[in-house]
Amino acid sequence: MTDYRDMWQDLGMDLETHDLLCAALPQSFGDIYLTQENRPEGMAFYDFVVSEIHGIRPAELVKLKEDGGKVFGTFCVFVPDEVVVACGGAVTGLCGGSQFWVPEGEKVLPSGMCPLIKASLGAHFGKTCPYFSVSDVYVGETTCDGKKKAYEILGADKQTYLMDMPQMKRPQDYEKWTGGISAFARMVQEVTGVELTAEKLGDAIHLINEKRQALARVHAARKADPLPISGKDVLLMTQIAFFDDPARCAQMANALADELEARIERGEGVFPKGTKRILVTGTPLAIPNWKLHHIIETSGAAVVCEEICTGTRYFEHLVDESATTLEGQFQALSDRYMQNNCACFTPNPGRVEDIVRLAREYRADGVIDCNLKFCTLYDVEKSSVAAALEQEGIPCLALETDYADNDSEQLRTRIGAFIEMLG
Ligand code: BJ8
Repeated sequence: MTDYRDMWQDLGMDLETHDLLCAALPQSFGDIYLTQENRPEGMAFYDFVVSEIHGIRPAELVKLKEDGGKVFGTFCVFVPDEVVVACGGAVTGLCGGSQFWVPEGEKVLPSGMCPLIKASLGAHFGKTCPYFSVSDVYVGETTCDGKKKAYEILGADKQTYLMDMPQMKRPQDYEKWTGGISAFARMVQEVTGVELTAEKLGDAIHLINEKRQALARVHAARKADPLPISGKDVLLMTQIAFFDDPARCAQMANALADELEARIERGEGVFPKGTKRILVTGTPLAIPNWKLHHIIETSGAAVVCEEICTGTRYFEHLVDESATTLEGQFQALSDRYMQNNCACFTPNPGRVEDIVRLAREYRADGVIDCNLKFCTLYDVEKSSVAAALEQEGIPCLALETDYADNDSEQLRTRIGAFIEMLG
């Protein structure tokens, strides 16, 4: 790996602690990813990104800043990247997915909180993640209570802009989110010093739509049997999409999709035909949280779809490109983003409908509904998910976990028994 120490130092990072993080990742990535057989050649790009995960993209973002651009760090798929891209900025996803950051997060947050929030704040306050350090502004959103309160703590240390998310889906809520996007656009223009025009926003909407379509092609390839790619590999591609350059993301995903489609034509797969197919739903799986997929795919089944924010919710539904005014474009963005069925909405029948629809589309034999500990929103929805799947005759296993590895064997036992039960 190239030496990025000077850059990390300039970003104000804690190099000693960061070395410990960098030392652990190659081993776990090697064990989980590089042990797979017959992986698509297109995954070499994503392996390379992981090998340079705290170097190559942060260096691009540093360069963007030197050239006058701004970096916006985000924690939720409701934040419209299009607006930032249109103003010459870059968006980088910041959700923490590693146990490494949790103890640092617990210094400023109660321990009885979701690990995603604790890891995110731990990465910021521990100064061990260049994506946090390089961000000019954090963009929070009023989704769950834990995140809402955590942004107050983050905001005391770095400029943090809060988007006021609707909690329902009535016509006035769509209108509210249109207004929220418009206010966000004002802030982005102030921070970047770039005036937003309908032409620039139109181009950015088109670019992000292209990225969504490319990601969708890769995911769609998983409808085939045998599967041309593992669930683990698709999860990795999707996680990397949150911080990569959008044009390159689309290009690499399209190249991977070409390869997968050719594999499907040849009937070539990474698991034997007839391998049990699992749809995963629940809380997001932020990089490098690969635990669940790894256990499933080393227990005789394969993950064929993720109804989560690091899955279908990230790329389903395109923004209508026909609007020619900023007002019309904000409305179109609102219409698209409000189709996301996060458990923060009440009532939220759309999520259950999505799970059933996707289970059919991807021909899932069973669903694993896995939530992070202390996430009340998704925990409460477990019963409605289970009831709907029971009605459809789709077996479902509900699990709860965190980022630590100490429950891996217990999870393996339960997941193994579930897969066996699928026949
Ligand atoms: S749109 S899922 S990215 S809010 S897991 S932090 S909800 S306590 S992440 Fe999310 Fe946006 Fe919704 Fe998606 Fe809170 Fe639950 Fe933790 Fe969560």
